[in-house]
Amino acid sequence: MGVVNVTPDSFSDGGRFLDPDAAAARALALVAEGAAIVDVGGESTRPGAEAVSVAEELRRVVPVVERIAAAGVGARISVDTSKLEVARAAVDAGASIVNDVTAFRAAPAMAELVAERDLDCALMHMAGTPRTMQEAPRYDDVTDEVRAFLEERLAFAVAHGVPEERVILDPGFGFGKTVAHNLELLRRLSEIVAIGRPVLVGTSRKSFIGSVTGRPAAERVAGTVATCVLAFERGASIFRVHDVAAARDALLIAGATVDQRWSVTTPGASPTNMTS
Ligand code: HH2
Repeated sequence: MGVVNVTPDSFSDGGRFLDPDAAAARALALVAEGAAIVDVGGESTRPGAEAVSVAEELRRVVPVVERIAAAGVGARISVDTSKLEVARAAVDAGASIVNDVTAFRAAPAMAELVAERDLDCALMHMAGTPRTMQEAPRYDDVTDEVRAFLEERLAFAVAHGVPEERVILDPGFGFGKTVAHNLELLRRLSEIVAIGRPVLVGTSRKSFIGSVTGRPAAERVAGTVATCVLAFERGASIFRVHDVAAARDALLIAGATVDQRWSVTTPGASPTNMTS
């Protein structure tokens, strides 16, 4: 899953893709690098970020989704939003996955939208809100608490008509977690995978990687790739990254060690020859 941030203030690439044509071009470049999904977001969720109005988020997101859909590249379009109106408009424009970092808590009716329109959804754990989440994150056992939260959110979605097969779960790296919490969650990720739904991880360029490597956001590609491979090993199946080409190669190698049938999924690329 490649990240397309149509925002002035995202933590690692804010302001680079505010123009709809630039954002759509970015999305298509990520697909060419190997993304099977592009995740379009119009509101930064970085720690301390200010909320964006519905009108502004619609203005940022919808033209980009329209342009990607019109390009017909075959990748799925995900909309990274917690707002019902934005999700609905993005779906009308061609998105088929709703990525909600509040896991339907900001807009519970999002569950009905996902059910009625036969969408997939990603439900993420976050302690607090982006404005407050990093103030003093505290857990008795972070993995147990994240797992219980995700089980409850999965049950909520199913109770509101979303088929279980449509739900992806995400422990929410960096959302109300200290460096130690993030590392612990990565170490014990198989306990989240054990819930039984596909697990998405969004570690890309996040500050816990910088805390370990001592590098700024733009120089966290290798650290990000390491987290993706470790998460893959523990059973994750969707990797939300800014640097698709690097993650793709690493995950193809990781995948090839467990299943010889793994092959290149990039549209237009020739299949991998697993015998050479
Ligand atoms: N992380 C970010 C945004 N959306 N969605 C899911 N499911 N999981 C994540 O970990 C996740 C997410 C934050 O990263 P980014 O989009 O790069 O930055 P910003 O929120 O500042 O736009």
